[in-house]
Amino acid sequence: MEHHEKLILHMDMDCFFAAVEQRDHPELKGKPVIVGGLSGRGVVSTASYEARKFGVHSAMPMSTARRKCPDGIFLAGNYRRYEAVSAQIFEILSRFSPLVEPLSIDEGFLDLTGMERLMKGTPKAYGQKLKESILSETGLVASVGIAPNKFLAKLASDLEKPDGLVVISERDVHRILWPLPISKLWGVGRKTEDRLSLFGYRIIGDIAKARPEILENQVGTKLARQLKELANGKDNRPVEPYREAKSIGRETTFEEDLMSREEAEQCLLSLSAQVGWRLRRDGKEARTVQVKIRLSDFSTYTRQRTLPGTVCYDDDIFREAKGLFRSFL
Ligand code: TTP
Ligand code: MG
Repeated sequence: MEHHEKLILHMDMDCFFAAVEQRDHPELKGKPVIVGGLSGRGVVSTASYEARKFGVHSAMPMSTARRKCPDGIFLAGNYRRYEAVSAQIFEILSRFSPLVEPLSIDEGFLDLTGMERLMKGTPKAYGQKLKESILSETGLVASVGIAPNKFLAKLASDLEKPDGLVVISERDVHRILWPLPISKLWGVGRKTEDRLSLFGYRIIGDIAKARPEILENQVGTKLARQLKELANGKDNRPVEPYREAKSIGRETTFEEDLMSREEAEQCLLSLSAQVGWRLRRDGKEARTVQVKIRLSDFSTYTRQRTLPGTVCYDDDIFREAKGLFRSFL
C-alpha cells in the first residue's frame, strides 16, 4: 500500500443564517441583516457582512447590535429552515468524499486523502468545484480550506472569508501560521490566551520557537505538547464521519417560549416517555442521559450524566432528565 500524505478539506458557510435570509428574501441583499433573539435578553446569532462593518457579531447582546447598527434589519430567524438547508449542504459534501465529519450546522471536514486520481486536477480545483456545486444548488456561498490536517484546513477556510478558497501546504506553514495570533491555535480560548500572553507569547511563532521545557513549566506538559505540535502545523486528529446513532433522542421546538418550570418539566416527561418507548421496543438500555436546551436566540446547552447502571423505563429516564434540567436553572 502506498503511503499517503493526508489531505483534509474544511468547509464553512459564509454568515450562514443571514445568507439564507438574504437568499430567500432578495430585497435583503446588500443590506445589514441581523439574525438572533429579538427579546430583551436576546443575542445575535449572526450578522450579514454589511452589518459586520458596523461592528455587529455573533453572541453580542441584541441591544448593543441595535445601537451599533440602527438601520439594520433584525430577524428572529427560522432554525428549522436552516437545518433543512444544512442537510442539503451535507448531502453535497457527501458526494465529494466518503468521509465527512459534520462540525456544526454550517461546517464540516472532508477527508480527501488518496483521492488524487479521482479529483482529476489539483486539490484547489476540487475545492472550487465543491464551492460551485454548493452555490449552484443552494444559492449560498461557502469558504473552503485545504491542508494536510484538520487544524490547518480550518484555519485556511477562515483566511479569506467570505468566498474564500485557500490551500495550505506543508511548506507554507511558517509563512502563514507563525505571524497569526495565538488565539488561532485549537484549544486556546480566552483564558489560555491571557495566561500565555502573561508569559510574553503573542503570535504562533512565539510558541513554535519556545524551548519545550520552558513552555511545559509554564502551562503544564499536556497543553505545552499540544500547542507545540499545532504551532508547527502538526495535528493528527482523524476525520471522524458521522456514524449510525448510538443514542435515541426526542426533541421538540415551541412556538412560544416556555414560561414556567412546570411546563418545561411536563414536556420533559413526555419526551422521556417517548425515548423509553423506543428503547424498550428495540430491546435496548441506555447508560447515559442527556438533556439539550435551545433558547430563543438558538444558543444551545447540553448536560449529560453517565449512570452507574442502565435505564429504559420512563420514570427512571425522567428522574435523570429532570435532575439535569434543574442543574441549568
Ligand atoms: P459560524 O460559521 O460561526 O458563523 P457564520 O456562518 O454566521 O459566519 P462566518 O461567515 O464567519 O462563518 O456559525 C454558523 C451559524 O451558527 C451562524 O450563521 C449562526 C449560528 N451561530 C449562533 O447561533 N450563535 C453563535 O454564537 C455563532 C458563532 C453561530
Ligand atoms: Mg459559517
